[in-house]
Amino acid sequence: GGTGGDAGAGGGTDDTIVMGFSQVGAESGWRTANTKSVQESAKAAGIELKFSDAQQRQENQIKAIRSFIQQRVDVIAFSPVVESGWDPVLNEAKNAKIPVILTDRAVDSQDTSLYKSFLGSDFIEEGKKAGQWLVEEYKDSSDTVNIVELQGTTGSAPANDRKAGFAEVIQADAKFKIIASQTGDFTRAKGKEVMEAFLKSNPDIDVLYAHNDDMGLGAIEAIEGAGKVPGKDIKIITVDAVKDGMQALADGKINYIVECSPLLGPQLMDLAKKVVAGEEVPTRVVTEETTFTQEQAKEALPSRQY
Ligand code: GYE
Repeated sequence: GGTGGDAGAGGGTDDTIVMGFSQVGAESGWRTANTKSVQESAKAAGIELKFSDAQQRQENQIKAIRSFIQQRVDVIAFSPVVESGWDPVLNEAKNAKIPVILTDRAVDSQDTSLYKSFLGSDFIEEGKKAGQWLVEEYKDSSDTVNIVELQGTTGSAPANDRKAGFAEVIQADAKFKIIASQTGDFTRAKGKEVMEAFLKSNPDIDVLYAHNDDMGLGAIEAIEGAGKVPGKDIKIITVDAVKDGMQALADGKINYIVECSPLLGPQLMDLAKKVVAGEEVPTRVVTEETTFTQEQAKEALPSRQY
């Protein structure tokens, strides 16, 4: 283990790998499922996990990583809340010869020697899939389609990329107009609050694109509160496909969900073992995922794990 003992690589008195893991927070159903996956897989892999919750604050993550370095863990894994500003602390880990694995979210560091691997989804692709559904849905109409967008946490990789991928696809047709776009911080409460404001200032919203299920679910409450029918008066596209989102999709309140898998634990532990053993690992591991229509959600729901 990495507690500073004298048994060679990694320190400690046995061969147990110690992983320091800095989680973003507990902002969404996705995050809860991700945390569970990481904790359960660490146990199954015999890896000792030092788990730290950053409550959506970069400064807390930097503190946690510094503390992992001080404790001389064998490997550090973290899901960076935002993309920028990581070079100093990642350099500290590198100088201490502690390998780092990025999980779920990316950093924008130019120096890719600062981490061994990045395991997670292709968020640009997810945004594109959301846009492609919309293009298909409105292919027979030439009327303007007024879209409002609930963005994820400002500066986070999934917010940046889901926005960009979606915009790239819909900009091919001028009838698609994003009339409002604001962050809902990936939470239900904020999703509801911001959607209420959107509804007040825009009488004619056709589509909501929410960067995750939770914000979409909050927005559904706002839409119903305004006397409109979610899924009909306002069509809704979200990302994640957690249980509550899939239920709303099966119930007709959401129209389409782009899947983003939170079950990264097993692959993360596998990467960690290899990295600690000094083996080569791929610098990018992309999660495989699909999309769901209302009919597909009804079929998939009973066997959904999260
Ligand atoms: O989509 C959202 C969560 O980083 C992919 O973070 C993750 C996102 C996920 O809060 O629900």
